[in-house]
Amino acid sequence: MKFVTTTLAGLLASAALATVAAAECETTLRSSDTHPDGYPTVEGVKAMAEEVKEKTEGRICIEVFPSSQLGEEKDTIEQTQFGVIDMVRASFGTFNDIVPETQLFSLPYLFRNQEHMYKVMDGPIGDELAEAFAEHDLVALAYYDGGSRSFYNSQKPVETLEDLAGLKFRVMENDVFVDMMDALGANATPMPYGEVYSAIQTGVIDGAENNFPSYDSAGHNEVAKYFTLDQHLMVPEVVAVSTTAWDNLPPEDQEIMREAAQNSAVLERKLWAEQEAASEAKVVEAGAEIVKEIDKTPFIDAMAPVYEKYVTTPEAQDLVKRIQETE
Ligand code: GTR
Repeated sequence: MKFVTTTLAGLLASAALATVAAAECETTLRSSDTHPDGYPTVEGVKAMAEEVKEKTEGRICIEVFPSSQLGEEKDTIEQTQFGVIDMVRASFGTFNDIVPETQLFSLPYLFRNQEHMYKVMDGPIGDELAEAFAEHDLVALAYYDGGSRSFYNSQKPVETLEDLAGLKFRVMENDVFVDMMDALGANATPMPYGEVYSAIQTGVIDGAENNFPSYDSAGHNEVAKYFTLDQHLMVPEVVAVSTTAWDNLPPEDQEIMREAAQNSAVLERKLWAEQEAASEAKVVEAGAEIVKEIDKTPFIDAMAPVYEKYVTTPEAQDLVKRIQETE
C-alpha cells in the first residue's frame, strides 16, 4: 500500500469531485483523519462510506478528509462534539481529556496483545465505554486497531530502561502519557502529531513514540532512526460520530451506519496487520535501526506509579481487573 502525499492540485481536484458526489447525496457527513490516504484507518472509513452509500441508495455520503486537512486530532474531536465536523477517527490517547472514560484504556501495558484488546473492545466492556462516549456528544461506532506504540529517537539505540534517561520525547496531549514518561525517567513534551517531524529535526525533542505505520507514513524514521520495540502502549482507536449529525438520521440509517462501521473495523484490522509488516520493512530498508530483543520487565515494573495514580476508585479498579481478566 502506498501513502499519497496531498498536493494543492490534488486537494482542489478531490474537493471538486466531492462537490459533484455530494450533489447526489441528501446527507453528507464530513469525516476527519490525521493519516494520509492509503493508511488503514483512512481506508477503513472509506470502506464504511461505500457500504453506507450503497445501502442507503446514495442518500448518505461520507466524505473522508485525510492528512489532518480539517485540523489536528484534538481540535477535530472537539469540532465533532460541537457538530462542526460530523465524524472523526482518532486514537483514545487524544480522547483522554475529552472523554475521560477512555483514560484507563490508555494505561501502559494494559493489553497483553492485539487479540486481548479485540476481545475487550468487542465485548461488554467496549459497549459500556460506547455509552460513556454518548455522554460527551459523540456516538462511538467501531473500535479500530492502532497497534502498539514504541519509542524512537535521533540520538542513540535504546536497549534498556536506563537508556531513556535524559531523552526528551513527544507524547500525545494527555496527562497519563506525561506521567508514563516521568515513571520511565524520561522527559515528556506533549504536542500535536503534525509538529513532531520538525520538532525532532530541529532538536526541540529527541524523539517520539508510535507504531510502525505512523513512524513510516509521517516520515519520522527520516529524523529519528533508532526505534526500540518496547511496545509500552496499545491504545484502541475509534470511529465516532457527532450526536448532532446522528440525531438527524432515521433509526434505519443509524443501523446501516453501525453495521458498516463494524464491517469497516474488520477490514481495518486486516489492513493494519499488513501495513505494520510493510512499514517495518520499509523503514528498515530506509536505514532505521530496530532494537527488538529487549527485556520489557523493567519497563512494565516502572509503570506501577501510573497505575497507582489513575486506578484509584473501586470502579476503576474493577474495570482494570475485568480488562486484565478478559481471556
Ligand atoms: C497514531 C494514531 C493517530 C494519532 C497519532 C499521534 O498512531 O493513529 O490517531 O493519535 O498516533 O501520535 O498523535
